[in-house]
Amino acid sequence: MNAYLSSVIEHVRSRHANEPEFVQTVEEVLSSLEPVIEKHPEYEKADLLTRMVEPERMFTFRVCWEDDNGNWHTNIGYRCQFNGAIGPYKGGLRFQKNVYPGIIKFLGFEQVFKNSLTGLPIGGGKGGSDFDPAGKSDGEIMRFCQSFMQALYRYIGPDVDVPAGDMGVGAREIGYMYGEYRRLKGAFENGVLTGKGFSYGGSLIRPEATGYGAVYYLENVLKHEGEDIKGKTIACAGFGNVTWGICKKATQLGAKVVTLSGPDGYIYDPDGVTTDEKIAYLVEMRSSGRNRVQDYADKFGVQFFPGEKPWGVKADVVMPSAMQNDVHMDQAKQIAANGVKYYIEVANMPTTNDALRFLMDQPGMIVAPSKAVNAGGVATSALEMAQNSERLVWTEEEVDKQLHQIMDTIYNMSVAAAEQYDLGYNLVAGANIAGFQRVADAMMAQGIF
Ligand code: 2IT
Repeated sequence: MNAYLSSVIEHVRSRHANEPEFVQTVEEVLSSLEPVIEKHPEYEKADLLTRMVEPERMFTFRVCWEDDNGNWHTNIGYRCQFNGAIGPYKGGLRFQKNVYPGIIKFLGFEQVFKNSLTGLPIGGGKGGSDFDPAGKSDGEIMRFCQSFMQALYRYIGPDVDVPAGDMGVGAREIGYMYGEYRRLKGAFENGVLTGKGFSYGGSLIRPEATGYGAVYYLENVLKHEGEDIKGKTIACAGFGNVTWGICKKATQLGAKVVTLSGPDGYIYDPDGVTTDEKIAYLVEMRSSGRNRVQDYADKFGVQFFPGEKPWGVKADVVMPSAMQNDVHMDQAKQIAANGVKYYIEVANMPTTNDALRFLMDQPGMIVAPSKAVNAGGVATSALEMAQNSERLVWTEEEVDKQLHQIMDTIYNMSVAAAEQYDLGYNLVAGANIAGFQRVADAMMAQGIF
């Protein structure tokens, strides 16, 4: 590998030895940039990459809250404002007990490239807390969110940093956080958060956007291969918001999602998660807070596989849509052995780097990277910000049309970027290069700081 790239990766490895997820994403992204760095010596001259792998700022804060029994708890809150060269920092908040700086930093780094790919004016950020929402009452969630926002509000704003949801943070949490922000600021600045409820400035289609966008991206890939989405079977993971959106759009287009997963195992539904009742049940499973996918098997009489992941199931398309590092080498080998042709990442970094390389090397297999495939979520957040700043509400058709166009553009830009550097049909490298290019141009133009 190019000596400059190796030295930056080495620097990150030694400095972040106890943050393996962050090291992993840096290695994955930078290894795609070799031809770009060789063609543009000015980046090395300005040592651009060392600055790109360092967040502009990252901070922690104390979040104290009272449970229903009158006991006090203290969690850590995080916000990483990774790169603001092309717009206000933008990215979700994750509430999950395993959250630590390595998770927030990896998500923030991915977000920089993803947001750039959307073509919209949004920089990259991420945040969250090690708070575990499982089993918490509504009152406990509200008090936690209020306390979280009391600590964060002075560091965010519609032109500064615009958080949204991620795992453990949905419309309910965003509502409680926005209420607290409004009370503290004494102003209706609703562009400060996205993923809001429709009644106070949320965008239509935002809840569906990540899943819809992923399916629009998939359609582009299938078209490239001369295939149609109709009749395709899709293996998904998780049963959260993203998988729900994939089920809805796949059903509309005549495809079917046949697997869902949870911490307890996976379910296989050969008829597909295709009826209104089944799709609505995913929302119910999520809001129950039980975090069990077995409930679906019990309700609809399908098979449940305790403690297993769905990657052994034969399907036309595999869409890991649950969490990071869900697919390791063993699962990747299984997926390849099943003759899967389309491996479409959806969750942020769902594949370990060795498994990703292995899948990309399989003859005939097409691999699409999450930072492109799931970018419809944050892109629609940017559309929500645009509506808020214009004090307008766009129709469902208008938002969906723009989302669809953005996904087509992301796909086309990725294909073009890979071709420009003679990398062939490489959607992974193409997304990294296209995302990099815009942020690099902006950073170079704004001088070294
Ligand atoms: O990973 C992601 O892109 C998100 N969680 C959504 C971020 C956003 O600002 O909508």
